[in-house]
Amino acid sequence: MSEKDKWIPLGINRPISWKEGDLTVTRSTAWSGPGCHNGCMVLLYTNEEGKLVKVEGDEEAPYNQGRLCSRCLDLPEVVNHPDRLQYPMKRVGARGENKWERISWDEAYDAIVREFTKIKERYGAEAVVFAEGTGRDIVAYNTRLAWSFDSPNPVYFLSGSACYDPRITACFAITGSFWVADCSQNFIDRYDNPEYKIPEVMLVWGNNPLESGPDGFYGHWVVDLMRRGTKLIVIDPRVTWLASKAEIHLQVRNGTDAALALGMINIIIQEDLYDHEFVENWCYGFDELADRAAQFSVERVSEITWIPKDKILAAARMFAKAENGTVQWGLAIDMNNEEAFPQAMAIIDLWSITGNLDVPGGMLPPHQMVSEAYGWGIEHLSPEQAEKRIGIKEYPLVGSILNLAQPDMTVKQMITGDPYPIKGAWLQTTNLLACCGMDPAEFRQALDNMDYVVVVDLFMTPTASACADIVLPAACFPERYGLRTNDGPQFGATINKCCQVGECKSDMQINMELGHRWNPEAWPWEDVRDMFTNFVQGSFLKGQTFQDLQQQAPVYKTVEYKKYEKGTFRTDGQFGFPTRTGRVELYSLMFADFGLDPLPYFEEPSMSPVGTPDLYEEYPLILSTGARDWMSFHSEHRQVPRLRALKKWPEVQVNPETAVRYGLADGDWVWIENPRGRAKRKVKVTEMVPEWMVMTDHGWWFPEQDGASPNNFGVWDVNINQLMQNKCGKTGFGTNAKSLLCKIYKVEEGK
Ligand SMILES: Nc1nc2c(c(=O)[nH]1)N[C@H]1C(S)=C(S)[C@@H](COP(=O)(O)OP(=O)(O)OC[C@H]3O[C@@H](n4cnc5c(=O)[nH]c(N)nc54)[C@H](O)[C@@H]3O)O[C@H]1N2
Ligand SMILES: Nc1nc2c(c(=O)[nH]1)N[C@H]1C(S)=C(S)[C@@H](COP(=O)(O)OP(=O)(O)OC[C@H]3O[C@@H](n4cnc5c(=O)[nH]c(N)nc54)[C@H](O)[C@@H]3O)O[C@H]1N2
Ligand code: SF4
Ligand SMILES: [Mo]
Repeated sequence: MSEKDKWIPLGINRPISWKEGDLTVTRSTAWSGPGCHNGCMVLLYTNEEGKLVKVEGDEEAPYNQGRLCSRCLDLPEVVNHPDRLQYPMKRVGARGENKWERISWDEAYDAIVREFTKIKERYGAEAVVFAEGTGRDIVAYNTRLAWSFDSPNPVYFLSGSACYDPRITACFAITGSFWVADCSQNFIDRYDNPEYKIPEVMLVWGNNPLESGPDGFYGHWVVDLMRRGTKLIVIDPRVTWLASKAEIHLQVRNGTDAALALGMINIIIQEDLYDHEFVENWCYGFDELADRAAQFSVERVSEITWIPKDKILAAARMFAKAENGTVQWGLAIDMNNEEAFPQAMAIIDLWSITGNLDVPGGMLPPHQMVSEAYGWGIEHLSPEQAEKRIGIKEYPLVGSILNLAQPDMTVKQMITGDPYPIKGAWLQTTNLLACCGMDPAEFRQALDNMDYVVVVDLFMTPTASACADIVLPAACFPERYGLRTNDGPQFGATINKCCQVGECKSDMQINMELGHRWNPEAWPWEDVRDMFTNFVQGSFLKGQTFQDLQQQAPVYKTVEYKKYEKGTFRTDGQFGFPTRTGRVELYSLMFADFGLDPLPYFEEPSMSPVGTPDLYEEYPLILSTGARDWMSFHSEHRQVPRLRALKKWPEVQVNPETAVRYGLADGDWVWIENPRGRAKRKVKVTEMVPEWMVMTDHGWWFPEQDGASPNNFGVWDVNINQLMQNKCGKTGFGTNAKSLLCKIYKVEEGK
């Protein structure tokens, strides 16, 4: 079969836009901004003035099958919001005064080129960092911008790159590929496809997919599966909606998931419930894993995790005995413990020894697209400069897996200038002081230390008001062209422009136009659509133009299960997995090469009742942060009336017993405090959380308040990340934002 035969154009014969009465309908793919990086297919309705007035889900899209969440439905309120940045502005007065003057795009580009070139001449190109936030489709254009400036330091400023990267890297280390739960998403006819089998059991592990719809996974697929018979085991300290419907709910103590997974592996091995055929033929290092897991008796695991013994036994047996089982995991695995890696490894081992790899309704390797185009433009970074990337010597694993600077080291280097000065920052799609930055005061200090700071955003944010010298207005996705570039089943899905707001430009347009000025060879396109065409040439969509994809995409690849048995999984045509041994390396040779423990292990998180008992006396509650909700995406949407009406204030979920213990009632304002700092919340009394823990949301600020320093839209009152630090695990990956200690007490006047 040629490459071309392996994919099916879905969008063919469907126009990109058509008329419905007075309205024009444009087919598109939902992507940031505003927030979400899931990529559901949408229909955008514009009126005769070209204004976005309504959004519907595209019923012909197999991905979301016409369904949308509140944030997409409320898109017109975001796009047409009066507070949108609409033209470039430069700072007048001191930094942080939040006083701005409108300038033209040419003046803005001239100023940025002038200031960054000054820094480059004095300190070298490495002295400018190019930061981006979570996986929006800007990533490849941000790295290209950095490299075309000859800076080796594009960076994603989340401590320990603790969003998906730890899980993805652990998958690659063990199996040579990444894996996602098979919910039939790769079939156009979905659950009806005869090759597909409903998973008998699904583990939902540290993930709340209905509200988060994370990374190419539409959360309602889980409900679709439940309706067709899949049984759930939910591993979450909270009683989420899915947990309340689960067959078994394991209310794990935060940050102890590695011990739980190792305990389950031990039960499965002891009771001889593992898949002998798969383990013997396709796994490497089973005996070593068995020895390690043997340290995790069910009694010990119950003691560590606070889960009753019989529930752990029941869950292990149910998962292992199922004909096919799958795992939908989430962010808790990356950020409930600095040692995030070993818990991801243990979960991968669990689904591997039970033979659930590459089988219908098991775990599937997602077809890669980003990865194939990854490193797009890196040839413009000179080899001498590449050597200077922050963190590659200290964290060689990060250096070998990511093309980015290590975040925890970068923020510190911006303050210390050691081993070399950092003097300029380009911040595109990231709100460091309100959300992405653990320890926002450290980020504030780092940015104050810069000679020049550029922010590209949709709105004036706390980060921009406090630290920027110039702000550029970015377009939301209905105002621009683009490509869905995340891994997922719908390849090459296009984002199609249907409206224009002020002088806003897409991030891609901005980066291309800036690139024209400092390195035209690296940006040989005049029209972003030609640039997108170039982008896909590094992928299996080679030969397609953006315009072709507008007509034909999303494109679906044909599905082939058990590729390892057919010699179609490895690029060299050999049988097996794309690892050195061709097997699933339960004992990871790649980790051994890096001098890391090749097997999963458990360590207590940096703050915990067991690891830091003295601290626990003074801070007697476990604090977890950032559980997603429908009405916001990180620090976004706080200024959007209908979404804000659903949740007006930052909240902390408190168990009724805990509320009684501390004399708190629903609606009280409290401080959440630990030795690092404190933040305000309103109490929400709920049985969703156990007595020993509180959960609070992240990314809060008040767009309605004064943006000038020191207030910065109230961010210093409510940013929960003030209780955290930029501290990663031994590998350079992983952080702790979901398993801390705290106390809570009522806010009193003036205190
Ligand atoms: N305590 C705690 N903190 C956390 C987390 C947690 O669970 N707990 N989660 C962490 C995780 S997983 C992540 S990924 C990070 C996310 O961190 P960030 O990605 O930095 O998220 P935001 O704070 O929403 O910042 C995004 C900014 O980009 C703007 N924006 C949105 N879309 C676009 C666009 O298309 N173009 C441009 N130019 N701007 C755009 C928004 O207006 C917003 O100001 O936060 C992390 N922070
Ligand atoms: N609406 C909305 N959607 C989003 C985002 C958003 O901000 N808003 N952000 C996007 C991004 S960048 C990301 S990374 C994803 C993340 O999305 P998810 O992976 O769903 O992550 P969370 O909602 O942070 O946490 C999921 C669950 O983990 C549980 N949990 C907390 N601590 C632990 C623990 O120690 N162990 C276990 N087993 N569970 C624990 C929480 O109670 C919560 O129910 O969502 C994406 N989608
Ligand atoms: S998951 Fe929800 S917010 Fe995200 S793209 Fe899909 S419908 Fe929109
Ligand atoms: Mo994330």
